[in-house]
Amino acid sequence: MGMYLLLLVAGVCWGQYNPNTVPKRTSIVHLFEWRWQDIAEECERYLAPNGFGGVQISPPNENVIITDPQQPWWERYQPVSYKLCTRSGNETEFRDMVTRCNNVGVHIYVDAVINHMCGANAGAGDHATCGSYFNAKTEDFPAVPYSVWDFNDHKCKSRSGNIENYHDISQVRDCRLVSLLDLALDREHVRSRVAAYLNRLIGLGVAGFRIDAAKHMWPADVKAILDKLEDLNTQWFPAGTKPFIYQEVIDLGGEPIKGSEYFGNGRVTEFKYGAKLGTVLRKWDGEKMAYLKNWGEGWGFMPSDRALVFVDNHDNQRGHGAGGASILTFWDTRLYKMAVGFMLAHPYGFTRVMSSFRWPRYFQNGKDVNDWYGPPSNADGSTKAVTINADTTCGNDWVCEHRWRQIRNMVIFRNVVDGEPFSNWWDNGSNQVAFGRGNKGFIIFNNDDWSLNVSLQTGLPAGTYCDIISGQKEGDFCTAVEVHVAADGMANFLIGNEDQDPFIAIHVDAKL
Ligand code: AAO
Repeated sequence: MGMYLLLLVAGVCWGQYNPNTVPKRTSIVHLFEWRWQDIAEECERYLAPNGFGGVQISPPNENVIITDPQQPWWERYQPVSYKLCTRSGNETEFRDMVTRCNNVGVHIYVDAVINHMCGANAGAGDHATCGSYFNAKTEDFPAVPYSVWDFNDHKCKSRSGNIENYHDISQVRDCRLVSLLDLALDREHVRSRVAAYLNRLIGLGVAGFRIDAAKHMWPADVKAILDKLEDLNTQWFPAGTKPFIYQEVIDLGGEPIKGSEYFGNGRVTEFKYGAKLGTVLRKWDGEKMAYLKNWGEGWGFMPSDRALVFVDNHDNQRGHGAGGASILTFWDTRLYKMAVGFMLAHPYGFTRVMSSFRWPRYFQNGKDVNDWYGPPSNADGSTKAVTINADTTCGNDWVCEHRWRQIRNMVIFRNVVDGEPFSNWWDNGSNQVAFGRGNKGFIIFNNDDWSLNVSLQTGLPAGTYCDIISGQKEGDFCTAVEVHVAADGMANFLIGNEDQDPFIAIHVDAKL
């Protein structure tokens, strides 16, 4: 308590770096485009029992309805107001989701689209998910209200009014991102409208925010808004808890705007993470897993306690945003499980698992022309329910990566080893590597084109462990591979390079 008091007294509002998950829950899952009622059910039936710390939800505020193309997923990144109704549900369903998830210790993190309103070409009318009238041409959003004075047009110096050059810092922050009407976040009226929106969500029980397009806002303007935020709802959080903040800033190097500019506000998305891990696992550019020995800050990433990390996100899994061709997604199933497994085993950063929907990819000249497809939907445009099959996978074209045994079990692995040091690194100089997490867990990969057969120091207590990748511990048995750790901590590992999942992970809660 002393340290906490000290920090409080020092006025160091450190809280916004803390994910606010309940103890020993160390990851969140992005349930992209899920309906609120499905999220509430998933919290109770799956996420809580399997130790997920929270859910990043799609933007819950009213957005424009786009008909060409037919309701793309990205229409939700074009706000019309801060009313809580979207394809995912209405305010009642939103409240129910937050309450039910919080009641089982799974917290809600809102994707906050506060840099802009809808596209300049979105027209005028009430084609919005709450039916609010707006006029993009005259920049009139009476449901907030915003008027022409609340936008940056006069500040932008580019010819088109859009961002034309990412090397011009003022353009990036004061011009329109892909023609999205750019809010003047230096104006008190705009700051107060945004803060009122976020505070309403805090009042309903949310635990934090993903700040969309943070790169396009001046760090001081973001801070001015965050300074207006209330502490979290004491029905579920200790008094004085600050909302968890993670800011979307795409910084792969090469541009003047750096993620570190935003550290004063909260954590920042580390896009180098997924781009590099994909390159290593694909063995491109001469990369190999042996080089992962100094993964994290050693690779030029931001400090671990400022990083929000992920293998892929909703943008770069479909060629939007950044990360390029190296990004691994659910389409690259075998390597994807290895990448997510590595991320969840390694201590670097706060981890977010992606959970996607399937869409009919169709490549023309190397680009997926169907990248705009919205979530699985019914004939009336409503989003389909997430159905659960007998084998616990999802139906209706929901991919549910978070329910894949290998990924779910690694979320649990991360919880079990939380706080334990990175230890006992081994590699074969190529693509066979292993490391432990103190005396709580151990993982080993074979990404070479030949088999692995090696005895290593695991750091674990003696005993028989169930490999939680090929199977898991059920009652007094292992459903698949067993690993025998001797009294001196040594164990032998055998991994064929053709194995369905060429990696093994064990931890003390999977010990017979
Ligand atoms: C849609 C249409 C547009 C239309 C607009 C308005 O696609 O044609 O003009 O509506 O009518 C999403 C979609 C957009 C969509 C938008 C609104 O992705 O296609 O526009 O909703 O409906 C930048 C931002 C970053 C942003 C990313 C997509 O910095 O914040 O673009 N991500 C967030 C959300 C995203 C959403 C928005 C923001 C808007 O996650 O879902 O857009 O709310 C460089 C820059 C990056 C920049 C990228 C892409 O990246 O550095 O900052 O991201 O370009 O423009 C290498 C480099 C890397 C570079 C990358 C790509 O990797 O290292 O720096 O190449 O060039």
